Amino acid sequence: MKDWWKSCTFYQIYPRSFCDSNGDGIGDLRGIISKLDYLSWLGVGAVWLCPVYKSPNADMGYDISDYEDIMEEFGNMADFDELLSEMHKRNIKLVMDLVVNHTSDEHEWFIKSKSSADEKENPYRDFYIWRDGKDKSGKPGTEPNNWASFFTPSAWSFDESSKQWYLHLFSEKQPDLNWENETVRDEVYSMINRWFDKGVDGFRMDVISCIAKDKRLPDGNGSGYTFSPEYFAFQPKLHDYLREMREKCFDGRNCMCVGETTFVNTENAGTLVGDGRELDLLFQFDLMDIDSDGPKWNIKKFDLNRFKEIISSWQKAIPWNTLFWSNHDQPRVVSRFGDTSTIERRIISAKMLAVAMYLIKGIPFIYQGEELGMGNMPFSDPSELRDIESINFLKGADEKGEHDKAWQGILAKGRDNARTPMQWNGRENAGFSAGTPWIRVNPDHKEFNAEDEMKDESSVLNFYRKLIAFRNGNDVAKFGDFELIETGIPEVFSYRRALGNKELKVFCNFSDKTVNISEYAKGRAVLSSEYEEGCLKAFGAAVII
Ligand code: TEU
Ligand code: CA
Repeated sequence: MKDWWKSCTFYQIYPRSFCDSNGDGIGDLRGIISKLDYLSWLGVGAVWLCPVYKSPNADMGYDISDYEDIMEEFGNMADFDELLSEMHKRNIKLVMDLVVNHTSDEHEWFIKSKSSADEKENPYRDFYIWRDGKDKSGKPGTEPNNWASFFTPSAWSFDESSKQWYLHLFSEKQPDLNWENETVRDEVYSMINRWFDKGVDGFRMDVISCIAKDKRLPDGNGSGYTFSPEYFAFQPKLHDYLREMREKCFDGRNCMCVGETTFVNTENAGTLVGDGRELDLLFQFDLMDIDSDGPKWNIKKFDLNRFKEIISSWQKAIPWNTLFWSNHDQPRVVSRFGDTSTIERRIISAKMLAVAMYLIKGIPFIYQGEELGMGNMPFSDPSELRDIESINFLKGADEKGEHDKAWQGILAKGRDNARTPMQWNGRENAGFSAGTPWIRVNPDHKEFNAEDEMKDESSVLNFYRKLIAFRNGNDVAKFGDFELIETGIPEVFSYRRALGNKELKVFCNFSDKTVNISEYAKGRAVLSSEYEEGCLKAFGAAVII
């Protein structure tokens, strides 16, 4: 079916933490195969699978050393072929993660690129972004420019043999590809096409908004290492590359792509998804920044008015939004925006958040474990961290004597919160693995796990399943227009969806107070939680038709 992606619910799998089939403590492809019936039961129509390609795992698979082979820990290509076929048997589409802003430094391209600085002799030198420093010393401060990276103080690392620096917007083990180089682009496009020829249904494109850089590589505005996305995000050539990729890979196929468009805003989003020549969908991060006071580690309180503004502005900005509360880079939504003061509050606020988000006009992307009400991990010690972003952040904070503040930021917003093992049951290791998991299992698996929740009609899981089923079966929910409803009750987020002469209204109480919405909620509640006689109790939600 054309544009199948417009009407299905996506489920994001972080394979390392989803299900371990061979007891080595690491999730794998056969583990995912064993859980496909669960995904069918949940009502999922497509899976975004985080990277499964060969990788040294400096950034948990977002540092790829071979785009066309499977990471040993996850299995082999035969396992992948079986996963794809078993998903398609269940009418579940498979969207792979495409990480082509950078490779691993262990990719053969980079090994060859680094082997010789002689561009005439070495065609791979120009696959990456190599530059002379201010001198040949390689000392900090002599980098080609002052850019900071997402994960390291400087975005440059020095190569002793050639006395040149290479650019990496992320870690030093993730050198940026040089998209100016047509051979690089052609290599990427032919790789994409080989995956399409295997039958995959699309790609989520990692930091795709950053693949074009200002070729002058000018200094950022600031002293010391300065984060400078104005010179590496949304550069003019980005659109040329995306249109070229569309023509050479996507046109003529019944497939889709969703861009992780870091630094996108409501002004520039239309240039990417406006006319079908570049991306089909994009992820925007205004919501993910709603509780950040500058750096993400500085936390500020969730502001429901700001939430309403963001939702409204994005509904106006582009025709098809992605709808998500979290992913593998974000903390668990119920801990972040819900109320986890008691188990009961956690359950009802998880349900309310789901209703708030997944009946807006757009395509839902549910992150593994969110449907169980999984929460942030009570890490007890930095040695339990696995994520390079948090580990490097803490190291930098320690050097500045700011350990405690940084540790609190990591507990609240660290990416490992979303990467603890999927909780299949309340028994040892939450049924994720027969071995010792690569990262500690959240102790709350005793209360929040798939096995127990499947048997409990009032569980978060069964509520998600009902919500997905409602959405899957309701054209107003899938295709209707969106309009915010101003009830004048500050704690309530509500909106109307309309398609032809049909409509539905959604009311969500983001507070612990009971609110009366009877003046607005005229009609039958087809899905609700904590809703009685026109009143939403604490964290109540109601879908009225
Ligand atoms: O994330 C890109 C990105 O912008 C991240 O820096 C993210 O915003 C940040 O981690 C939030 O705290 C993508 C992948 O989703 C991420 O897992 C990778 O680490 C990163 O690219 C590099 O590939
Ligand atoms: Ca395993």
